[in-house]
Amino acid sequence: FEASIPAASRDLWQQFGVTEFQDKEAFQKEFIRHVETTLARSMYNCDDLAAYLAASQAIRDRLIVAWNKTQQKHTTKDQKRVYYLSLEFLMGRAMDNAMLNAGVKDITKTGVDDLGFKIEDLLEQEPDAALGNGGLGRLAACFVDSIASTNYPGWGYGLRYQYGIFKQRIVDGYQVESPDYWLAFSNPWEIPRYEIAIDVMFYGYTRKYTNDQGKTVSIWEGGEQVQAIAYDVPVPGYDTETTNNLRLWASKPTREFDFEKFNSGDYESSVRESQKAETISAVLYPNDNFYSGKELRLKQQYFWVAASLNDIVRRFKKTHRPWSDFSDQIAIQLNDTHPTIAIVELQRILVDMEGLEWDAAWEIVTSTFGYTNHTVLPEALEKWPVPLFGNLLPRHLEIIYNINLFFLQKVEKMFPKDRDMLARVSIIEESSPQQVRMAYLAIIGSHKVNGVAELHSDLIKTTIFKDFVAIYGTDKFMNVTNGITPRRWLHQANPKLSELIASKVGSYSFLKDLTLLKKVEPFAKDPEFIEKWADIKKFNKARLAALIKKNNGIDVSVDALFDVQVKRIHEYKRQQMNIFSVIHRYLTIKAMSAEEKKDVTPRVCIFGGKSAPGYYMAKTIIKLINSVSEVVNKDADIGDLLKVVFIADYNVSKAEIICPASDISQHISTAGTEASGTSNMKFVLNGGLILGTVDGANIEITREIGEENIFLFGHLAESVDDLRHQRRFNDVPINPDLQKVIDAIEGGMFGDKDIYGSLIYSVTGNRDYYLVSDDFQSYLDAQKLVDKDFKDKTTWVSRCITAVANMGFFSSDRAINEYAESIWNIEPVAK
Ligand code: TH1
Repeated sequence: FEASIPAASRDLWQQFGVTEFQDKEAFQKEFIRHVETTLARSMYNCDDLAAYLAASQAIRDRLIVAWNKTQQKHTTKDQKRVYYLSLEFLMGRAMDNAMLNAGVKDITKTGVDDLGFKIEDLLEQEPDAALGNGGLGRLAACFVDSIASTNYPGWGYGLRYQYGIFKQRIVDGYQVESPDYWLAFSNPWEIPRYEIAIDVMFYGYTRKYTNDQGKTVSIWEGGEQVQAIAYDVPVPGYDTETTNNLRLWASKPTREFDFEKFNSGDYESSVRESQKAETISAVLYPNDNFYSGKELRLKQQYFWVAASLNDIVRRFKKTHRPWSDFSDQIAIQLNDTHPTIAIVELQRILVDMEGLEWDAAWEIVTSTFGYTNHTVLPEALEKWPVPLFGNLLPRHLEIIYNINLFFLQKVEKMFPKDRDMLARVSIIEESSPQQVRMAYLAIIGSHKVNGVAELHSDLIKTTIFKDFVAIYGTDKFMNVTNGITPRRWLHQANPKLSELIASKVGSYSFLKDLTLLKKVEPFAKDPEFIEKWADIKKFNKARLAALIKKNNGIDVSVDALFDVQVKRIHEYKRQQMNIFSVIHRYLTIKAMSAEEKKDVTPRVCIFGGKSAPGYYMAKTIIKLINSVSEVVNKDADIGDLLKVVFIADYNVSKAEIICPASDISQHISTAGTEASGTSNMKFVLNGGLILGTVDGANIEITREIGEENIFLFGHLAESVDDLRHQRRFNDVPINPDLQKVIDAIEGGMFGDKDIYGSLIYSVTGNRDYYLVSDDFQSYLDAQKLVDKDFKDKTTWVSRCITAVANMGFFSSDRAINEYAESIWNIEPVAK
């Protein structure tokens, strides 16, 4: 290896090699060194921000040492690796997690304490790395944590957006977005690798020519070029040496600017090209579960995929193995269809650049990729218009046509009598303009396709991908139920509960093997344990109450039932149904006598979540929640019996405070629409119960924790089509309780009724696509049961304990082991 140090000098290197700090004093020395040199400050001008930066530099150095060791080991062991391609990594803050996973939490805490700082204040300084929209991005973050913690050799590949998901403020009840410039104070958790710069091409044309072997081949020429620069984020595993890599790409211009124009004095247009290049990785698209066919989005996808594959192939070529070994060494997982173009790019590299035969290349491609589907919502399925696609990626379009041709030939042989089959399964949809169906391409180019919870995995086989099951058989389609990392979502978010559990398990081993939670089950009937558990819940509720006081200026009582729905705002997630039921509760309490009010279970209804900036209906729902909050919270007839709170700018850091503080959390999507959901797991793991529909992972949670410990309601997925049809074509009356709510809104109780016209229309007038009216009665009934059950505090807590004890299955470590065994075929790296 050319850049290696000659043998004679290596002793010296080893003698002076950097070692990790092992005790408080060593940490403090590093901390002060970073304050005084890295930051050029002193004890006379070191504020919390500087102290956070210095502490994180010290911890980062430690991670880099571990990172180096791990990468060296993985290179020498030369085992098969997995690459997780995701356009979103919703990491949140890094510092607390880095301290925990590296096992230096205590020494850094006491270390900064001696030096005049509080660790909690320093942690607060870190901006969230919010490079994702919601569940899909957070899943990717949990997965890289688990891949490292279970010692698998695996990297994440993503985009280094300069702007993460927008920040949300509420002004006059409306969502207002502002940019999230999270890199403003530099990012200590990334290592820029300016030497890893990969050229990526767009546009241009293809040209056919005859090569040396007399074969006619097509190559891609011309067009625009930009450079991808690697930024590495170390991902430390918990209680292990393994520190994996998350490589994020940033776009840079290939040339600084056009010298000709510069010399002729046209300065402005000389830098224009460079600015254009930088926009590729500038901003995260803020749509969750929604596809909008913007050219820049396709550019982002190809830019990231091309850079990642170039990197992967370059690393493989260094081993000098034959191409036929490729998929024995490399597994690539596609997080939804966003990276699907990777299938085509690898085929292009193998055929056009490396000269492999089509069939041999295709065999390598299909045995390398796995595709995870995360949604069945039609508006989320990616379909690129052929003209746009062919203009940006002309050679890729040709390859897609070839893939499609060979695929359709095979299908035609299998189903010679089914005339519609070919049109149904073709990668190209014959609409005008034609569209490239990315999900179909992903299925055809992968050896395994999985859904993210049992119901969802069954649904994709019987609905959107039905024909492909007929073609490939059922073995290609499987389920891997999502999971969450217990390090962040139990231990970091809820240290007191983690400690209480550890006192019964005997150690913190459950953070590595979550099934050990089962050991607390016997204590569900232990009065002393129940009391401690209840105290911790109260403490966590007080923490959330303080956040609400600070952000909203609203006083809430910790004795009230905390009812939480925090997630992206979407009609299918039915926040509208929740706020309608809050209005119903308000009307009901208002009509009560003083005597009747004594029976009411006081409730705090807490909402949070962002709407996509262009999603009018979701924005209207936010406005309604805030308007109801205004009216209810200041109504003297109501007092503490009902409070309504909208927490602005819901993000990972806020989730860490909110999840441990719920008594009830709501996961109430129309059956069959939420593929899995993962916050449902977070809330139960933190000792809250669920009010939910028979949808996504709620079903498996019920199976694990027992149906007596969850409040389920609503129609089942199998009835949804029929109910929609009934509403559409027959006169189905609207639920009378819902009608009362609508009357109140239309009577102006929550301000200008005109604001809510389209929202009301969406649940009435022969529409109600998400079955709000159909589910409303059973929803109210379930709410009633919650009110009643919450009065018996001991039984309630006992149910929470039993639920937590049975949540072991929902660790993302389990999910990763399933991927590793049944899709990636990779092994953990031994010590
Ligand atoms: C979410 C699903 O809605 C959710 O049910 C699931 O738990 C989560 O993925 C993780 O599997 C999705 N997020 C997105 C985001 C985009 C496109 C599709 C989906 S599905 C941009």
